Amino acid sequence: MMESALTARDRVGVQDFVLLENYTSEAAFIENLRKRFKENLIYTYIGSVLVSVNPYKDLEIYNKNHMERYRGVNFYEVSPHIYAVGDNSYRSMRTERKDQCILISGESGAGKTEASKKILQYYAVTCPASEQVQTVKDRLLQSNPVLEAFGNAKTLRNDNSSRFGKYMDIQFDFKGAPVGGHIINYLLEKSRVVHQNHGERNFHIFYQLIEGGEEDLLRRLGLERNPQQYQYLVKGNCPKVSSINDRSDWKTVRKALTVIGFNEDDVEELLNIIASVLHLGNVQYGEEDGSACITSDTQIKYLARLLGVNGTVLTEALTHKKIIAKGEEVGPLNLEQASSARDALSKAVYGRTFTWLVNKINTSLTYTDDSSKHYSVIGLLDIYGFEVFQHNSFEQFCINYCNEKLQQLFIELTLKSEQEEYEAEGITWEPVQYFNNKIICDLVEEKFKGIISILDEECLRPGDASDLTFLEKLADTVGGHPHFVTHKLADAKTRKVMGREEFRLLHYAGEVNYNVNGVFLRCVKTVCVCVCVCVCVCLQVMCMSENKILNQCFDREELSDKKRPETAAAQFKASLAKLMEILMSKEPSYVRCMKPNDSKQAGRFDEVLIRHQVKYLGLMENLRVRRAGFAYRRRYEVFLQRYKSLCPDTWPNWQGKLSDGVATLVKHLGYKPEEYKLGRSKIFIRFPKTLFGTEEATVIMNAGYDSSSSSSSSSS
Ligand code: AOV
Ligand code: MG
Repeated sequence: MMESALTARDRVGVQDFVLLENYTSEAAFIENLRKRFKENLIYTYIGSVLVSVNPYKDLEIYNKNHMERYRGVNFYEVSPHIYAVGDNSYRSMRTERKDQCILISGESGAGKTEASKKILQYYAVTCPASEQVQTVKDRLLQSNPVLEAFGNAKTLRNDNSSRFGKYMDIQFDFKGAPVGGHIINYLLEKSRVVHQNHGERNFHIFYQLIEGGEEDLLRRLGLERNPQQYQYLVKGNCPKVSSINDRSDWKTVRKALTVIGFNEDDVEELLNIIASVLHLGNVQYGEEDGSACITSDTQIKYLARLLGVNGTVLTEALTHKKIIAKGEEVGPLNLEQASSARDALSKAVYGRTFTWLVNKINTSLTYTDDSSKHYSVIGLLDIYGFEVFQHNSFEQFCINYCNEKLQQLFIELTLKSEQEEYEAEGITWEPVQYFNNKIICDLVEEKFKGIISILDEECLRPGDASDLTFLEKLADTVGGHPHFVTHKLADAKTRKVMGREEFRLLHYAGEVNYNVNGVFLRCVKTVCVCVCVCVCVCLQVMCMSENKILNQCFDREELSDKKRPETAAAQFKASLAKLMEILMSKEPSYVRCMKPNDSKQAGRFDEVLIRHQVKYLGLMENLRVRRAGFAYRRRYEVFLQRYKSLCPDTWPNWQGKLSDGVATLVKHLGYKPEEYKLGRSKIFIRFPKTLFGTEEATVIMNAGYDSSSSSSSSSS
């Protein structure tokens, strides 16, 4: 029996929140999400923004048939899907010749990385291809397992958590074929190399190598097939994860490295480094007369062979420091200093190898066709989600700051600019209130008085600067800020849940206490001004390594203290500013990912958790602006040029005032006066459905497609 329209709607909700009758009610919003989630409809629009709820199970909605269904078809004509977002960006890039970007946000485990992979797969399958393009497609796709192996890890929130930020440009030629790519990586969580919280793991690659590596490979690397043997892998007490098959992942990664263009030598050198990090972690220290000494030379022997360094020099480096005050003199380290030097070296080696890996992938994705340097770009941003742990340090501070910046961009591009545009165009408008998180971004990044500036100053200040002096300075400078709390200035209730070495930021997504104890300053100091000058000695040894990768990663120049070094915090801030510039230069699409529960379970919809995300992602404000606003807008000349053929009065050319021509055209298309507005230079259409629903318009919308790339341009 056919279900009536009303009951179907009751059951599955509306596919665009804009159609929600009670659109100002948060409860109605959540109820709509819940209904759809129960029916496995994980995608819903707010206008052109896609809201996605992680199903935590495989759905049959990502096969080739589905891809075909979305290809070349307008957004409003098919059910919401990540492919529709991908296709829409692709079509805009082709027809309007404007670079695009797809910004995927949401907290850890919400499905950002999966979403970005699905978009990439969509392009790989649906875009036109030649033999050369096929190689590029393969490389683009295969870069994922490699980067995930080295940059992802199991955390409490996500078994495959991205521990680095990633922005990837996919470059398309004039035929719309993907011809190249470029990846920018952001701040890898290096501390994970040497320490993992309980229930978490180190980066996947270590377990993949140990579980999947062939017998003779492990023998050559001096590794045992047991992760519990390695100090760097036992801290989280979690060597095996039920959702992860390290052995088969190893095979995937090995194959992917070959597809990307790694030769046997590259792979050998890369694995030598990975094994060396494990050996470094097992270097044990003893104490002799208050000085550290290495108790067994087994690891040193492996390290010397695998890294191509002199074992005696390395031993010396791992137990001694340069005493700067006395020139180049060398002095012994105590036990604690020696183990922190060893860990700092492991982090530096792993972190730089990761950057090398990204560069190497970029080389293999470089667009080589010299005959035409012109290409269009779709950028995909998949960056770590907002994080709150029991213990939050410098890395969480950066991750959450990054999320503030992205939220700020979202506000700028959707809420603020949208409303400003109506004003500028003279369209009557009832402003929608929203929380602008600029105040928090400023607190973190403002020149001279922002947290990063203060941190910078403390890090680079010679003398007695320490974690605590930093905290004091923070209290003095930003103590009165409404989004900042220190233990000293907190009320009695807050004090109970805050340590003395902590400060709290009231982020747009929630409160986070950051611990400055020890690690904070150490993390931000770049290696050459590091408190452990000993690391310098270790780095000098790395510069002498015969390993070709390390040779490219460590450069003698940086060890000479000539220029004022930049702290990691300042570097991160600058790289984010650059990212914002890249994103602002493109036309954005948004995917807002949500997590239905904290237990990674299918079918569980935790309303409290969802409500929190709806709130901080600003979805209600987004809906209000969208609902009150106009989904489609174009400058008069662009609109007229594109659609003039649909009306005899405007075809082939309109002679009068542009706005009159546009008015004639939309009237002819059957629009009622309340469905559109004419601004100073643009036409605004509330719901563009009717316009794009006409077959001619759809054909015109797809006019940028060449026939080989879009077999379905008129299938709607
Ligand atoms: P994240 O990227 O947002 O978190 P992921 O994309 O890694 O989150 O998703 C976490 C897990 O949820 C995946 O490993 C899948 O098991 C599952 N999942 C996500 N999206 C889907 C989907 N569309 N269909 C089926 N399962 C899905 V983080 O990188 O931690 O911020 O740092
Ligand atoms: Mg991720």
